[in-house]
Amino acid sequence: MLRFLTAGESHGPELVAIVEGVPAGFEIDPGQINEDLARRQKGYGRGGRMAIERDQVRIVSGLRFGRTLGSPVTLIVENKDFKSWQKRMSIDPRDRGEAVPVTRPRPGHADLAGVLKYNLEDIRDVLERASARETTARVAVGALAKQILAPFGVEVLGYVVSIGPIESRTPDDIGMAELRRLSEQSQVRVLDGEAERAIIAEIDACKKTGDTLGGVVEVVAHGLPVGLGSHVQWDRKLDGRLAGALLSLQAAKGVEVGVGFRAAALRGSALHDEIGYDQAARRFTRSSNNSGGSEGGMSTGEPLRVRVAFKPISTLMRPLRSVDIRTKAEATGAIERSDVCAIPAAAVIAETVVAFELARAFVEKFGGDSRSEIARNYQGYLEQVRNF
Ligand code: EPS
Repeated sequence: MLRFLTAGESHGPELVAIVEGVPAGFEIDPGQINEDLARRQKGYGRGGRMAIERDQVRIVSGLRFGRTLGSPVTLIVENKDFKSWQKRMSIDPRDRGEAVPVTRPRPGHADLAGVLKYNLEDIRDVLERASARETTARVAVGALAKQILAPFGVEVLGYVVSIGPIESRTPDDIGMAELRRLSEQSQVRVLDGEAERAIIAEIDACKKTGDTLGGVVEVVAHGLPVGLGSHVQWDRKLDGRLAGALLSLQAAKGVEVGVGFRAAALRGSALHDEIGYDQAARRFTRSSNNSGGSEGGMSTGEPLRVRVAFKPISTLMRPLRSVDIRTKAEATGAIERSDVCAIPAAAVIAETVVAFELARAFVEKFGGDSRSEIARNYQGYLEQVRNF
């Protein structure tokens, strides 16, 4: 089974991920992981930290001569900013006096629930790990997962559909290459230039007033076979697993699959994707893809389409009312260096999180210890479906 854990604090020395269950024989290019790490760092509205970091992966296990061995793959990304935090983030008890404790929890952040739950006196002990800096490790893992999916023709891409109140138009019939081209050239990862200009103005306005912005991102995956995930058990359903993984992202508040919440208002006759059969191609077809490529907890073979809504970042430069956890006196939330808007980065993060869940379902379905074994199982299955 493909699984991973991450470790590391936002201003600690490194972020680490251990990925277990990667079959042997996959060619892994660290350059492609670095590309996704760089994509995560971009986007109009990021704060000062991104000028300091230059996220690069160091792979210290599981790979030999460019290929996976079947053993755990360890991915490490250095926090360059640690240089300025060595004393304040030290593991040595003698350095305790070097740090001024953070005592004013930010509404919306993990700060208050975290100190109460873990019985901590310094909010930094919570915020360091709650920080979305952790997604650096998840992007590295997902970028590795993309290299497990790519040989089987599966492509995954995330882009932004709205930031704050501004919605960007997403053309219906747009291929993967064009989606990629348009979103990559946009400073906020949208497909529509007019919306981009309005979003940039909105980010500038929020920066001026010390405010922050959320948004919605969409992830599409092309090239999936029918039947990833399963209807037979709750924790094997692909849509449930995708939703769980996406909601585990910092600031994520909602997930939609396909038409999503809008489906609730439609009649069944208007929503469901009618079935046809293409004799020449020997495959079942659909008149539409409102399901978002997922029925009964399984992939349908149509493009997968999921959306995630993120709330605005909870660190406000013009902070909200709060209470000092030491004195219980009225206060305002602490100010930490942060971003005005991280939604363009969230699109890359959601993309890589989806890629991991798909790779997990793929390895589960076509299971094997090596790439060649998976390829045999995969080809055999495609033939079974074609001859059905
Ligand atoms: C970061 C994400 C955000 C940034 C962080 C780097 O983290 P958080 O969820 O804590 O707001 O603000 O930068 C800093 C913590 C900093 O000191 O500038 C990321 O994605 O790398």
